[in-house]
Amino acid sequence: MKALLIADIQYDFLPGGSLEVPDSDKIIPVVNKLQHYFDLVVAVQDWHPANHKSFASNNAGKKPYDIIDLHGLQQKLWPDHCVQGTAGANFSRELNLNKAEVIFRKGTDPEIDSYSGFYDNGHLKSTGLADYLCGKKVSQVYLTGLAGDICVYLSGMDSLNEGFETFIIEDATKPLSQQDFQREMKTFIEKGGKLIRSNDIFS
Ligand code: VGL
Ligand code: ZN
Repeated sequence: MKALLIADIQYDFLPGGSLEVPDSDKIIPVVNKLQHYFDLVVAVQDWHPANHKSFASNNAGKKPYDIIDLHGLQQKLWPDHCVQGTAGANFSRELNLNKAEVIFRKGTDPEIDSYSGFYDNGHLKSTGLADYLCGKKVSQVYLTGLAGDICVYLSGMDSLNEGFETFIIEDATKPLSQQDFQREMKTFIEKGGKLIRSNDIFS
């Protein structure tokens, strides 16, 4: 069984959002088309309480993109984004989610950030995604969405660790930093991950 994961296609990560990923809207038609080729579609949603410690605004004297120590982990600080119940946390209305069976939410604990759809950044708690996929007899995981160098990359690494054959669909993701993404994709491939294009699925 193959699963398509759609990460964080939410207004705050789209053009005009508080943490916009350049050109991120370009992937939406690709992600919509890809879903026809999968039996299982799962969405991931960044879903922070307003007092989340990854927000610069919740750390006195700090600015976005400063690095702090948060309970022993390095934490990059962000502009407020994907706050529970706000418009910026909503999925794009252009994104078709009719096929998504479930939505896994992450980043809900104010004391720890969560980039991967599988675990928080300290690998302390699971979102339940790996168990869910196992229960559905998934053996291959295909990753799409935002941001390519953060959520998609780290979900890919966790997916490999969990033993899934793991694919990142290059033209169905966009990174915040192209440079970071290129370096990370080398690491992902070295670990056994596969970088493909949507045409590999369509053809
Ligand atoms: C993400 C930055 C902040 C992501 C989440 O999921 O890619 N990036 N929060
Ligand atoms: Zn976040």
